[in-house]
Amino acid sequence: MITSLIEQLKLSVIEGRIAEAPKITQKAIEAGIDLQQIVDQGLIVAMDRIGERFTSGDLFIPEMLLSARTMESSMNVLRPLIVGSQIKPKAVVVFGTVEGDVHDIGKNLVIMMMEGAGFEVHDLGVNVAPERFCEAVELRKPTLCCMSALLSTTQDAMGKTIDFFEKRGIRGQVKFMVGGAAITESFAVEIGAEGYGPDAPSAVLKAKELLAGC
Ligand code: B1M
Repeated sequence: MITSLIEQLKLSVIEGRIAEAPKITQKAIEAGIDLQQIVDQGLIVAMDRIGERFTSGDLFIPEMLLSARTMESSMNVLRPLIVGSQIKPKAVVVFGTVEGDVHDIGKNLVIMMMEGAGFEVHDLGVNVAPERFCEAVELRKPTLCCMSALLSTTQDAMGKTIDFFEKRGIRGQVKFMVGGAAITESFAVEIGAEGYGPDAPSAVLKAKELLAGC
């Protein structure tokens, strides 16, 4: 029974059956399956599988988005129970699209994958000024501060944000990870970010790697 429901949930996320996933999640909860098991063996395994398929070129962004949204629909059922339970998030993350930039599809996708991997992510939205990143870091005390930029004209806002942290004397409190269509690994190194991800699955892997060193 437990294996079957977890297996059904995993398949529904992999296949992007968005209306079905919350119903299976509800059944799993009613069957008394541990929340951590639903997340770890159902959702996270499914999103890991999606990430592998994306990396190997077996599926593309639309399918990955659909799976991420399906996972989100299941998380919406689980979230209130998880918040009130003993499950500890793997790490706290703040995430925003930088100042001047309103693209958020990629950011939202990375956030969903990170949530699927067990991170507590505070989404600051788009057009986030350095001051707002700072305030969020001071308030949430995250391990990782993530920035997304899609425009060549806004990528410099990432370096400016890191400089702003330096000036405030809080640079050492958090690791930075950057990504988005405009960003390259060498740019990330140039501005002093600790991490870079070319896509959502690699962003999750990189985040796990950075957190392992904490
Ligand atoms: Co805009 N836009 N856009 N746009 N837009 C691009 C980015 C562009 C490449 C189109 C083009 O000209 N070919 C171009 C940028 C050129 C450049 O600077 N190099 C461009 C432009 C010029 C503009 C405007 C200036 C157009 C105008 O008004 N003249 C304007 C700017 C507005 C602004 O931000 N101030 C603009 C506006 C818009 C819309 C509002 C219409 C819309 C955004 C809607 C939204 O996001 N809610 C839009 C869209 C949709 C696009 C394209 C078509 C698609 C972007 C997208 O969502 N991709 C885009 C062209 C393209 O990419 N084909 C384009 C899918 C998404 C899943 O990918 O965001 O790259 P992406 O995220 C990936 C990775 O990058 C990575 O993981 C994600 C998943 O794999 N990733 C991270 C992202 N963040 C990460 C963070 C990480 C790690 C990985 O760690 C923290």
